[in-house]
Amino acid sequence: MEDKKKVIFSGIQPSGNLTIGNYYGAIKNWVKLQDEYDCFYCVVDMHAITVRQEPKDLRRRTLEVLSLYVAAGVDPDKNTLFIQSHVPAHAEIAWLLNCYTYIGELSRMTQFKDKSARYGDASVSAGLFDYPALMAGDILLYNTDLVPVGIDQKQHIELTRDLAERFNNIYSPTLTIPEIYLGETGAKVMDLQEPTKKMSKSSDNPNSYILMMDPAEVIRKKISRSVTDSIGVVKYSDEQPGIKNLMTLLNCATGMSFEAMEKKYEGQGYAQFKIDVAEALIADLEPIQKRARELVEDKEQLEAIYRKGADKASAVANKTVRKMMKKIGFIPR
Ligand code: ATP
Ligand code: LTN
Repeated sequence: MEDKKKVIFSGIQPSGNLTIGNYYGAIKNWVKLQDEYDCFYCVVDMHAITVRQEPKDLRRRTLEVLSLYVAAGVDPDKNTLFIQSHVPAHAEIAWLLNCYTYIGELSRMTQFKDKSARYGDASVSAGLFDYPALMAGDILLYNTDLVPVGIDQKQHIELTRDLAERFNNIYSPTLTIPEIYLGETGAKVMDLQEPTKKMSKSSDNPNSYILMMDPAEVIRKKISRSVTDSIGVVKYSDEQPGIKNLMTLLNCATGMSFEAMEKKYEGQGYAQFKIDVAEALIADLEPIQKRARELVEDKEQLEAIYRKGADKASAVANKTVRKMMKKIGFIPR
């Protein structure tokens, strides 16, 4: 029997500097998956332009995100690493899927509701509204089985499944129905200032997030200023969202269990605990930061990585688009 590896697809938007939410919620899990699965990891620049981007920032960030993937341990020889706009099939499938997606479905997406409220109606583009169809296309192009993302993306994955099933029912089985893949911990890293909200790279308050590239001093300061509570006990509980989040971070950085933390910091308040969280994050991030700084300067190596990735990705993606077009009734060229 042929032992075909299952396919994984995921991506991050180059719409800001990556946070430790992106790292622990997404990239760190990708590294664990690369031996067992056939993985496609994309820098989704076409998603980023759903809100206005400064061209030179978009260019810089796209290469930074790719560098961080590699620096964090996502091996370009084992995985297909590429930039979304280099594979035109993404735009093609997005149009096709558009025509099978209902306005009612898109209107129910909580990410759209949140973002459109934030940007105000006048600057809400059709692209922002339609973004889930593009995301569904990203996933469906590669016959993806599993999509490792943070829990905030669950609704988009469900829509992807609905669209794939709809297409298959109208025509005949064509698209693979994907499933969400959630890592054990770190599925959701919370905002350091408002720990009931998800940490986000597009937040206006820099104290609310830690960037993957933040220097040690900045990490220490942000953790020491993070919002906790007046209970004074290190305990993993929904009543203490700030402490719960810091415990999650310590667990992500060191693997230490919540039970062990509760024991270790018993009767000590929060000061030492916060110091330890900051130092653990620094130790986890420093080697990645060093490699990322080197790689982002090495334009040739980066170019070799994203070109090879785009070639590999296009071969698979074009096949899916052709298959869909044929079933829809387009004349093959
Ligand atoms: P934005 O705030 O600009 O909407 P984002 O920080 O949510 O962006 P995305 O590019 O939308 O980042 O997400 C990339 C990946 O990182 C997704 O898999 C998402 O689930 C994950 N992710 C983002 N923020 C967090 C977080 N706070 N905790 C866990 N995972 C996260
Ligand atoms: N919408 C995603 C980014 C993204 C994505 C994807 C993730 C775009 N296309 C395909 C997984 C698979 C987000 O995290 N905001």
